[in-house]
Amino acid sequence: MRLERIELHHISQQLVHPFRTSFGAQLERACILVAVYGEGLVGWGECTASIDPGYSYETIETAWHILKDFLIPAVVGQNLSSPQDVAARFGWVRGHAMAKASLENAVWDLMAQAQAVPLAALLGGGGRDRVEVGVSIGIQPTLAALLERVNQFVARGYGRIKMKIEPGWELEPLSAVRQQHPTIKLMADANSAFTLAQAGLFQEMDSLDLLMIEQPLYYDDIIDHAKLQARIKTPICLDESIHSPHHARWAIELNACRIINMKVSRVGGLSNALAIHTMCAEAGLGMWCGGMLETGVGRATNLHLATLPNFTLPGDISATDRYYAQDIAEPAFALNTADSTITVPTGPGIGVEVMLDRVQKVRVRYEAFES
Ligand code: OSB
Ligand code: MG
Repeated sequence: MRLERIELHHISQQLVHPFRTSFGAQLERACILVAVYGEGLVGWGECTASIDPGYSYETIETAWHILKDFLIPAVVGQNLSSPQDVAARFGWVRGHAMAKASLENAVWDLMAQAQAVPLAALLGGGGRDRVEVGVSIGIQPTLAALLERVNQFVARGYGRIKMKIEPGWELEPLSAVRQQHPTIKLMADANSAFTLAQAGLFQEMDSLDLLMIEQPLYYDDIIDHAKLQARIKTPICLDESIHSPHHARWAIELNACRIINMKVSRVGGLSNALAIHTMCAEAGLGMWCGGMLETGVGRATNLHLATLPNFTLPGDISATDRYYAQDIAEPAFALNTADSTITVPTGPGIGVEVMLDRVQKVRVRYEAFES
């Protein structure tokens, strides 16, 4: 298929609630939406880089630059045989996983639409029509505020709670939530805020029956995570440390984690996500689909991916109203409260419609490319 036109839409939407992690607070969520045109269809992908380099080195600016100057020129006007063909053309570019993923994932959507199948089918998934999900709760100003927030989400039907932690906000808030909800699926995400010298804290967490502890140590580290995993019973889940199938292999070989948080954007696109999915299945690692406060575009991509069989744990894919009052895609995603799941769209491609009038209202920058 010939890629006739590519558009970049940098948008910024207000979050319904501020989201604070160990690396900073967000009130607004920006992203780049990538639209690819071919055979009279439009495919969409989302670049989840943030305004600042707090989660990863990529930012909206670096992604725009890499997309405009290197990735788009490699595919616009070209005849592409498959989405993997896109990944191959990006292979020489070092890093910049989120920039690559946005364009590759848009082509996956386009090609699934061209075959009139849901994205899940093109990925080799589709084994489930709904995906088990949870909610990720930011660091709160007080314990009382935290408990209220957790209770709100439990009342709304979320069956798995992830709490952000940082030094000084760990054992006490985790124990308080565990006390109030003795059997709920509970986990912690440190976003790299601790060091191996604090291993004792994580040993104490072993008594809290946590599903896992996500990325406790340095963002680019695998070695110290292996040392920590050897000292604690609770499974370690790696997020920030896994940028490609290479990192996944190293983590598996070193026993640095028992679970991987799969963010398709962090690993450079759906082709790499599929490769890591196979590696985890073969090595017996658990997996789940992470989130980056996506719009409906990225959330739809995530839902299709999470239908693959080795997504064994609930994902960070919450209902639209947990993030945005009105999102740019329709229909909004709702939680199935009976089983804490979200239903996977059934239409062709990612199966959501991007509302261009809404995109224009929240758009900061726009550029179109043709050859
Ligand atoms: O570490 O998983 C993370 C959001 C932004 C950056 C990093 C993370 C997160 C989340 C939110 O935890 C997950 C979601 O989209 O609901
Ligand atoms: Mg995380």
